[in-house]
Amino acid sequence: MSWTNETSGLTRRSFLKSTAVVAGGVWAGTALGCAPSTSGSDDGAAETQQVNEEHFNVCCRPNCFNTCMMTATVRDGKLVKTAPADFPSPEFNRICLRGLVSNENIYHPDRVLYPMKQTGARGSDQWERVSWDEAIDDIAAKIKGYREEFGDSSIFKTSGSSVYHATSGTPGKLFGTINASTMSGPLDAGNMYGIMRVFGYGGSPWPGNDQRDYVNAKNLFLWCNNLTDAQIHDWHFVADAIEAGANVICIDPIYTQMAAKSHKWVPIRPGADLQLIMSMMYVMLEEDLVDWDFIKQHTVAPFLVKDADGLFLRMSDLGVEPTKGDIDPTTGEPAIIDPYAVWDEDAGAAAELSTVANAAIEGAFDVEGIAVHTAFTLLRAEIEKFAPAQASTMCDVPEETIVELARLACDGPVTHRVGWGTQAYDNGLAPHVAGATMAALAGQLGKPGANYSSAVWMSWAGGNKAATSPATPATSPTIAYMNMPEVFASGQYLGAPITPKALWVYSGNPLCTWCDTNALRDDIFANFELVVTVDYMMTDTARYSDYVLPCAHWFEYEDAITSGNTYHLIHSEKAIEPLGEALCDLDIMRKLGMALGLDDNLFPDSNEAFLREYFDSELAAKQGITYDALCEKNAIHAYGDYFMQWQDLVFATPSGRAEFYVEKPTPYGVTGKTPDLSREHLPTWFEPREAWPTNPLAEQYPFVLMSERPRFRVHGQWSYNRILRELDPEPTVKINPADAAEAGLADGVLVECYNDHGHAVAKLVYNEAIRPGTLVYPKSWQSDQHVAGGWSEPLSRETDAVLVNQSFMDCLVGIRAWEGAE
Ligand SMILES: Nc1nc2c(c(=O)[nH]1)N[C@H]1C(S)=C(S)[C@@H](COP(=O)(O)OP(=O)(O)OC[C@H]3O[C@@H](n4cnc5c(=O)[nH]c(N)nc54)[C@H](O)[C@@H]3O)O[C@H]1N2
Ligand SMILES: Nc1nc2c(c(=O)[nH]1)N[C@H]1C(S)=C(S)[C@@H](COP(=O)(O)OP(=O)(O)OC[C@H]3O[C@@H](n4cnc5c(=O)[nH]c(N)nc54)[C@H](O)[C@@H]3O)O[C@H]1N2
Ligand SMILES: [Mo]
Repeated sequence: MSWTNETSGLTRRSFLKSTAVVAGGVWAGTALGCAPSTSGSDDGAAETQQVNEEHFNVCCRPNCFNTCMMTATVRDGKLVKTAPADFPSPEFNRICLRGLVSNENIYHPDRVLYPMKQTGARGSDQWERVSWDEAIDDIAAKIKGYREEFGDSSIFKTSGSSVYHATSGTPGKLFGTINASTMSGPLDAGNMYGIMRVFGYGGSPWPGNDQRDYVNAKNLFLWCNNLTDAQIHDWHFVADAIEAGANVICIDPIYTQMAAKSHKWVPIRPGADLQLIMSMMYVMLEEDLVDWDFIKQHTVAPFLVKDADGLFLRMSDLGVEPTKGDIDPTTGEPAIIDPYAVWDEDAGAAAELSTVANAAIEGAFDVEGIAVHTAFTLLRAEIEKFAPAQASTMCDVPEETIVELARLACDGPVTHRVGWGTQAYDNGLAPHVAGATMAALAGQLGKPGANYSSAVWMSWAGGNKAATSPATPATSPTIAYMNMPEVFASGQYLGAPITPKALWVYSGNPLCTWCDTNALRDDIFANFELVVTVDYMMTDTARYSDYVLPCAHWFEYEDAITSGNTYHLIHSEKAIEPLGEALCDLDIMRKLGMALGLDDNLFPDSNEAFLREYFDSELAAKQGITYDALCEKNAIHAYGDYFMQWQDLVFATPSGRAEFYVEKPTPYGVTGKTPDLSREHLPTWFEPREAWPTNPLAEQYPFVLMSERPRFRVHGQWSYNRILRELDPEPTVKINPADAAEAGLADGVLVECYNDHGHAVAKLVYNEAIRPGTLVYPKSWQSDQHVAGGWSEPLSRETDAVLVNQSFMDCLVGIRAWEGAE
């Protein structure tokens, strides 16, 4: 498929233009408060003024996945306007209301412009301005002291999600060099892990077809994905599909704008998608809708699973010596070749997979004394637990709808686009294992209009030579933050002594965005002796730090950005000088490295040199990416022009097939709890930890608390933007009017949503779109914007021992009128 490859000349390279303008008149209203001065005269005369206007290619890059390439207009050194820039394919040209008001963030009166030291207790918000030297010298002295006294592992770094730029790797490199520990905040990985379980890694963590392929779908399922707000720039791909005749089905507990745009809305019970998907597969089996040929050729359906240990039967089990293959580049050792064995229907015996024309898909066999079942037989047994009559009561979707959805999911081409809603519950891994399995059973993979993915490409196209340099040997641990209170209490992690002392926070705002704020602040942050946050606004986390170091805004330095949903790598030029004394992370790391006495050459001495080194890699060369090419083109597609996943139907799994039966399930992090891996071979039901009607806690806290991604913010970013605050002035919580009437709460009153962990106070908004029994809040206001509390307070930091992900919506609360002060 070919697409136009034209790039408009405007944004190719910054150019300098001298413009004569009439002072006072022309700019008003366009420059968002940044009109050039009228140089003295205020008599309104038509005085002309020379204005230097320049245009730069920049990239907006919060973690909304949309990473808009934009043209920044700079007049007399001031950024006055942002507009969409031209991608090689115009379908990707984009900007949103946040991108349009970027300069309000840059010139915000409360922006942190200088290194600040907290003079009162942490959180007291008493600050003094200090010089970079003073701040860095003090921080470095403390880090050195802690390392000497308590070891390398006493130093911690942690980051949030604003990390899709090349230089964001520099703190990782510096802290890796000193063998520091990492406090991780696993946020949104459940859907990715679930899909990867079945399809493998594929060099791209979130495999997905080019969104331009949606027009080829006959049925387009949107699972837990609110594109119209959370991937606002991608919604037009769905609109194109609708115009092309696709039938769009939205599965969401809430009647979102995306649901309103869809042909069918399926209001599912929160946390119950696995029930629906398994039951759809039940119908597929019952109505013989399965693509038998596909699953025989391209999935592990015919593989034989040994009853004794759950592993696949291999030829070595039948006495055939494994052979050695090519050197495996990851291990440096020859690969061991031990072919899979399947049951040959014609011969009535097990034999090597590649030699068998007619492998059994179903059955239990005795292979030379070894009891086995086919993987498909085991899957069928699991699916049979989900008859629609029973699943319907669990997921609250009518039986006839389950049947209808199963038929639609087999009426190809079928694309499933998966969002992040379901992975916000403790049971959030299995739905996507089941979903990927369902797409395989229906044979809806590897052809135009067919896929199961979240349509986001996030891996780096370039190398990361410049950004990584882990200590050798790296001995300090990565600890999921939920385990940190126990680490502080015991002075141990997994049996090894550890004394956390210093924490460096960058590109994230944990005290606003991670669960259980009160515990995070009092049992984790408070226990560090030194907390440093690098940000450009006084966020919740910045306010609870000893030092806040001012990072430069994205448009104030040169970088390269992975553009999630467009599959491009983008060049972001330096459009303006950093305000105040702000510095980018690379410059800050260079300063800290020097103060710590690390190698002078740890970081190249300019952003350009950094990027040249960054793209000096084999992978980048393969993708045609060099620094010079990036500067010339501004945006380079990572896969030529168009990406289709699994076209050759060779999956990135050990067998090369879609592995709905997982041979060796592993947890995705360490919790200290013993994970129950027996439930992980196949998609299996277990209830959400908290948000489930049979949970006794529901008597006390009857509402499931769900969050929504507001179009006015990306997490906490833009939350102080004064233009967007006019549109969205205060924290709100939406309730179904019937629930509100029962609770005796009037529209517009201040309410408190609360449980044992904490509370948040917000304005109540009646909304028929909200599922009864749930409350929905637009997320990530900073705590000083709430009347009291904050939305992350009531969320539990408990996590599933296999998924090890935060469960943002697996939460029950009560609601009552706010009695406190406004
Ligand atoms: N404007 C804006 N855009 C953003 C962000 C932002 O903060 N603001 N954040 C970005 C980030 S980091 C992420 S991870 C993405 C997330 O992008 P999305 O996944 O699209 O967003 P969510 O709001 O997490 O969830 C999507 C939908 O899942 C529904 N849902 C909740 N529970 C369930 C359930 O059990 N089953 C089903 N089927 N649906 C359920 C919710 O009602 C919601 O409408 O958005 C990104 N985009
Ligand atoms: N209730 C609830 N909470 C959630 C979720 C939910 O669904 N519900 N979703 C979760 C998800 S999926 C995610 S991804 C997280 C996101 O959580 P975070 O990543 O913590 O959220 P942000 O507010 O985007 O924080 C990024 C911060 O980095 C700063 N920053 C931006 N660029 C740079 C840079 O180049 N250098 C430095 N040093 N700083 C920079 C920004 O100003 C901002 O303050 O939120 C999670 N929290
Ligand atoms: Mo996320």
